[in-house]
Amino acid sequence: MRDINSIVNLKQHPINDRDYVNECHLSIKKNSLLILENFLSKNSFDIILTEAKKLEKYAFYCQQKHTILLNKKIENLNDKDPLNKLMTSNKGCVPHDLIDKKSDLNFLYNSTNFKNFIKKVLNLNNLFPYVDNLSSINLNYYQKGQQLGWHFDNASFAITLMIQSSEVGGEFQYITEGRDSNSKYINKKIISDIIEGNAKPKTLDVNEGTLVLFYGRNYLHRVTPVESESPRILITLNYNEEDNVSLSENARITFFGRTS
Ligand SMILES: O=C(O)CCC(=O)C(=O)O
Ligand SMILES: [Fe+2]
Repeated sequence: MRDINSIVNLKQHPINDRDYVNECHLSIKKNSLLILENFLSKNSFDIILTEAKKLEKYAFYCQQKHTILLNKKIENLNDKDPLNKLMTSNKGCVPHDLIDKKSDLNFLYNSTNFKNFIKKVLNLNNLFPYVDNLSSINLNYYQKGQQLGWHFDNASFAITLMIQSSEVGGEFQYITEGRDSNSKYINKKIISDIIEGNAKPKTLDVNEGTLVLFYGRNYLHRVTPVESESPRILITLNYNEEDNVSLSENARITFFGRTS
């Protein structure tokens, strides 16, 4: 029987410890991002990597053109408007229903300890899984040449686990200015400078086994094209602040190739 002790590297990340949780909370407030290296135990990391490699052949690959707000191009809006510029994203995805019910990933995702940690760090009242059977945990595969174009997420926060980083390319780049979706603030100049390559974004070098938390709805971010032969494998742990939420059927068709 697995338990949180065997999955999370509790020595380095005592997620049940009040002081540690507070430290993480202050850290994300200060740096806008929380990076927890070696989050998984060595044993659990190895098991999840093996599982991810085994599932790779079931990945559904999609190619999309989208704006930075993940919309389609608006025909009567100026082409030069940064909100109307098309980005390319292509990657493979294994949805939740293909992940073994007894896997460490499901254990971690459903664990009260882990959810309480996330809630306290991000100051959230509740965390719920998606009610559809595909969207809660996703294994993402970026093969050579594949990338995620500049975008803001629809979800307010993102939780990612790096399982296999790419040696060349496949870098996570971001800025923390440019948008505050709560106050409907958007700074087109800052955004335009980044997507046109006239300003330099921050780059995060994410090692394998690292858990990253960030506010993807307000941070413009992308994954640069992977240049190495082996894929970049990244797991997203997707929660909602409200109960009974499904990912839209359109989005499920796009990312998973099916709705259930
Ligand atoms: O692959 C990553 O590091 C980020 C993934 C991401 O931005 C997304 O899935 O929306
Ligand atoms: Fe994103």
